[in-house]
Amino acid sequence: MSYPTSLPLPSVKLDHGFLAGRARLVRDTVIPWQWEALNDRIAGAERSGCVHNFQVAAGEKAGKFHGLFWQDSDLAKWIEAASYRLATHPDATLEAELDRLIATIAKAQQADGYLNTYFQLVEPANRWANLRDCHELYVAGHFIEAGVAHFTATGQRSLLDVVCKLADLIGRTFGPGPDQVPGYCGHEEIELALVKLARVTGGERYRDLALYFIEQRGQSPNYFELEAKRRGEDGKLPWHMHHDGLGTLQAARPVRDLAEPVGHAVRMMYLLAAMIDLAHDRKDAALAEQSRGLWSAIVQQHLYVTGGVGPEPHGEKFGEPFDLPADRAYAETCAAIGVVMCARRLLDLDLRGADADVMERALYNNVLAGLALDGRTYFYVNPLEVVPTVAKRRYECHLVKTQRVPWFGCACCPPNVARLFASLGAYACSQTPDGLAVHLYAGGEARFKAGNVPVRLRAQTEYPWQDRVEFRIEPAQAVEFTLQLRLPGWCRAPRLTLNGAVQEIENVAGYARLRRVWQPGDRVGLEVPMPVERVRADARVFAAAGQVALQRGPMVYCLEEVDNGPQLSALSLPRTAKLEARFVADLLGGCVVIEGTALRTPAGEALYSTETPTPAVAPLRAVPYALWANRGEGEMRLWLRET
Ligand code: FUB
Ligand code: ZN
Repeated sequence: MSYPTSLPLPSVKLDHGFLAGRARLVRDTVIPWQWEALNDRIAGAERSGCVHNFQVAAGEKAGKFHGLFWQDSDLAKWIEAASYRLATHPDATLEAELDRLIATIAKAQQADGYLNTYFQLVEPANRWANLRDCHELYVAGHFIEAGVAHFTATGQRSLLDVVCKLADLIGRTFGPGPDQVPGYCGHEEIELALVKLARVTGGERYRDLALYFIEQRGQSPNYFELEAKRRGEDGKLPWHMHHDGLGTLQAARPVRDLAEPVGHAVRMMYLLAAMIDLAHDRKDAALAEQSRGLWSAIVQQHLYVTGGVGPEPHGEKFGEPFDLPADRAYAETCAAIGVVMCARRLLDLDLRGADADVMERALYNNVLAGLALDGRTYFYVNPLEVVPTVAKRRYECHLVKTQRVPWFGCACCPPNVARLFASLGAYACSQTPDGLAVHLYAGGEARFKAGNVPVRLRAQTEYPWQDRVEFRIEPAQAVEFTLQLRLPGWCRAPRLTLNGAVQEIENVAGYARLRRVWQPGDRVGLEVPMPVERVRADARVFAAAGQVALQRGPMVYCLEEVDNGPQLSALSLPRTAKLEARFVADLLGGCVVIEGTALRTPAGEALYSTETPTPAVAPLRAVPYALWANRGEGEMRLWLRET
């Protein structure tokens, strides 16, 4: 059996419309802006120290390490993003900048391959001594991903050689051998990175090591307990591990026994991504089935309507099933990126439109909310309801913000958004054994091969504001292949045309299948009508009881104070209220808003009263959740009471 795969990045060009606009923003603004942040050149922003740390470790300047154990990973993610940018849009200046940076990194690397500026500069004697907390393998994983991306984009081995040396050191250090450490990282990431490294180098040992880390995780005796004893700890776990214990790190039991998501959300999603990768590459049916089971549990019981996961601020964790609070939602941007990563990987395991629906939901809502319209500020935490004065007082967590900020002390999310949007083409479609499958609708083109025949597929669309996508198929010569177009689960009545003639849709697992001998100039039209929908949560989601979310196409909507006045909780939506969608060109970069008539309950004189209030009619305007907080600080609310 051969599986579908992503097309190489240069083969997918996004050139117009909404997603292309976001990819351009990341290319032209976000990546250069984040480079400034990593170099500590943004006045008033939290200091990164990333480039500085490497310069110090390389002996290029004097100074002290700045930041967290895993500070290096911010830089690695940025290198990955910048490399994707080079792959799609070659740029000699950026390439030279990367070359200089990689030379510094190579200089900082120790002779045996070790690379981690925190341990090199602060605790050189404690290498690999606290895998539970210190993220050494997590940081290594991000460097490996960066090295693979840089090599794939440029053909240069400069960073790839550095990370192979690092991975080989890790391979010598960890494993079941008598002189090896039977450990694994407290924060998963190295596993999926090693699979990438194996794919690009053909080094099977890297994939074996990824499998070892996964199979060893949570085995008895528990490595983290042994390690803690060795450090002389009294068995007390750090604060963020209270309640779930080692489950916080998905290490309370062997991974093969995991049936429910547990613990820190980003770690859980990165672990699942690696499990899917290994199931894919090793054709491991049992691992594939387990991964699907975990994914189903996440999607059916733990997913926000915005596609986010991990509601718990305490430890950034998954909560109980159906516990999806709105105002206290943590829903870290990185965790939603993890959802996108897992969904995309599942599509290459077996093609199911429902997984692409989840990918789209997370991408268009939670992930995009992480990025300001101007590309220069970011959200880490993504609640579904905000009253700024309350949020500021209630949360002690410094990562909860009511406005996006230019950088964070823990800046995992901003470069994660950058690397995702810089590689969006890889998420848009798959080369399948018999043709092409399109998962995301965006204006642009994909080049692929059907047999030996090169084919260009052009997509013209203003999705998600408009519901039509026009494809033009340009094979170098007539050729037979299957084109599969995702039929979004939110669309009740899709319509398909071939060269202008309406087609009966062959819906296979959520994709419209068109198999034929394609001629140059063939046209396919897909229409996915997007009426305004009221979405209700399962009755077990107590935080959304009696409320509706507004959705149109893939976008989930919210109310903002700037449009609707303060006290958004006083607004309710009559079940019969008519809601209309309208494109407003000069709002939030051009977007579709939803308008209608709501009811506003007046504030009473008493805190509690037996009087029935008389609500007044009030206009309502909802904007896409992804675009909230781009017009100053104010209240925001996604779930609306329905009356
Ligand atoms: O710990 C490394 C990263 O920082 C995690 O993935 C995020 O949740 C944040 O804690
Ligand atoms: Zn993050």
